[in-house]
Amino acid sequence: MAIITLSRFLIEEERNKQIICADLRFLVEIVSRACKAISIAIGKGSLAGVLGGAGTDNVQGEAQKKLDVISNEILLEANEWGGHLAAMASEEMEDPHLIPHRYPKGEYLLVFDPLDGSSNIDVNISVGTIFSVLRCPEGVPAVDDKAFLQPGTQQVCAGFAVYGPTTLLVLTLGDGVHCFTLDREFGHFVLTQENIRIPEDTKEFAINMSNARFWEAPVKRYIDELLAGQQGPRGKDFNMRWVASMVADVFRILTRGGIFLYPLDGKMQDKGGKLRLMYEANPMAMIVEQAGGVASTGRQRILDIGPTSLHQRVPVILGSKNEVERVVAYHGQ
Ligand code: P6P
Repeated sequence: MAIITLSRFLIEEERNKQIICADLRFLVEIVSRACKAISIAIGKGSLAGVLGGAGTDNVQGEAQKKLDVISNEILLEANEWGGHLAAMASEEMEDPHLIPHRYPKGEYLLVFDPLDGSSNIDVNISVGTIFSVLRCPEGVPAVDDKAFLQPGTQQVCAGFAVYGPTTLLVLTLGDGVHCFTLDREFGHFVLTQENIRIPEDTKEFAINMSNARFWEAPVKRYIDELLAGQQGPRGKDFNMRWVASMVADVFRILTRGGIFLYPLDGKMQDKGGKLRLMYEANPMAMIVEQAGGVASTGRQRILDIGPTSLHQRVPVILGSKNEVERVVAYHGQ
């Protein structure tokens, strides 16, 4: 079978389907190269002294790992000179990173979580990078965070890398979900799964059970029914997985189905949730929907949310269509 590299895939998407233009193709190539560089940095671990804390906190008030900062820098440096972006925003930076005056500006906005699941990095569990691409609104004199505040339906591209036993890049351009595996010998991403579809039913759920006492009633009911297994109202046994790296849990769901829940819980009611809308929930929601799944807060389609702030948090329930729709139905009762 012919080897389809990411570059060839993007060229053919541009040539045959006109769903991307040269600048967006270039943007995806650049981000993929940055993900390769992050994968290499992570792979060195203790040998390069890149594990452990950076001694600083991010805008979320979370202690930053050295690799959070390194990954963020890699993405900024890779993308700022290309002329394809108007600005970038990141979980690790309070305000958007504007393109330096010495470089041309482009029509796209790139927003990312440079190292998702970084609390796992020091214990050698898979982590990843999540990214989302929006168009910069026309006629914006000076790009600020308001330019980013667009609903997830406005995304032109979304993707994530998983730095695990293999390094994977999952990508959607709005025409299906495709997975590329990094060939470390040649240094390029190779198409390994095309048009991924999430099974509509599942027997596997992902949630941090330690928050159970804080959950709202619909989520408590749903999880209790899963735990009741064959003798309960669902009439079948369920399995649980929780990696605490969204990229790993979502890739598993893309591969064999499942439901991922980080619901609103009492201890973070005032924050609106744990996961961030712009660079976790929205890109993952676009990918899940493009693969035939459903992504909701429990009360609203995630992609329809009108953002009010760059680092806004939302509840996230996504994955196999029939399971997510059941949880949404419980919220409506
Ligand atoms: P908890 C990682 O910090 C993250 O943002 C997601 O990748 C992951 O799903 C979640 O938070 C894990 O949260 O509370 O289980 O550590």
